Amino acid sequence: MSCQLIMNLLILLSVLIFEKAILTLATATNETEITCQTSCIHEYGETCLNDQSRCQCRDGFFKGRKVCEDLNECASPSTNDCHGNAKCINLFGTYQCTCKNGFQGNGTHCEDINECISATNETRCHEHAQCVNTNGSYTCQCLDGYHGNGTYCELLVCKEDTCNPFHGEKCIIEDNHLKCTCAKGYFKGRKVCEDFNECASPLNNDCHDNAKCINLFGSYRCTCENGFQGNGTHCEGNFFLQCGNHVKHI
Ligand SMILES: [Ca+2]
Ligand SMILES: [Ca+2]
Repeated sequence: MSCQLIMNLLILLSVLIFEKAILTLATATNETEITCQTSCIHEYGETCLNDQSRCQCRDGFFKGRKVCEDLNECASPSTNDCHGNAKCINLFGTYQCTCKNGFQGNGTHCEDINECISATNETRCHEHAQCVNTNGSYTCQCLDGYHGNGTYCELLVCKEDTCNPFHGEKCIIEDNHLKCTCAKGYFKGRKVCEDFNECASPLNNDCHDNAKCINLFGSYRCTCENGFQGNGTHCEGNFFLQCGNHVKHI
């Protein structure tokens, strides 16, 4: 064989060896791809690395003892972006943020719902109540002159059975509430209202000097002394009667 032929054969052999090497490498890469993609268990939170070399846990999972396990993102505020007024709900491989009752938003941002300007407010508070918006809620407060829980308000009216007049009580409206207090002529005793004796001191009655003060339950009465006439707060002497008595005594 000529030298030229031998050279040609060597070149051909080199080309064949190179192509075989390329083919072997390509086959190996394909096998790696197939191996990685098929061996990673997506349901267990695994995913194939970008370089196709091996499986790793994807976001939302962490490497457990054998397989990837769900990460509870709700266990710590550092692993979720839920708003302070949102509930974090752990899910398999992920989590969900839901605004708490009384707030609205996408979960990562929640703002108070102003229930007092929403369309359904009319049904929430009574017609005689005022709606007061609060952070995450609202309250209904009965208007002045009404009492109740806000969802129902009734006119404040002192009724006969509200207080016990036989114990000297009278009903008043104070701070938008019905209240029993001691009526005039009574004072607050240890338990109930007790009669005040206006006759014990002339400072506490307006009986005339010539009148007799008679204490009554819750009141008092002035009666002109014998020999005097009047309404008790003013008594005038009866000249003839006085004279007659004088004569009689003599
Ligand atoms: Ca989770
Ligand atoms: Ca609110």
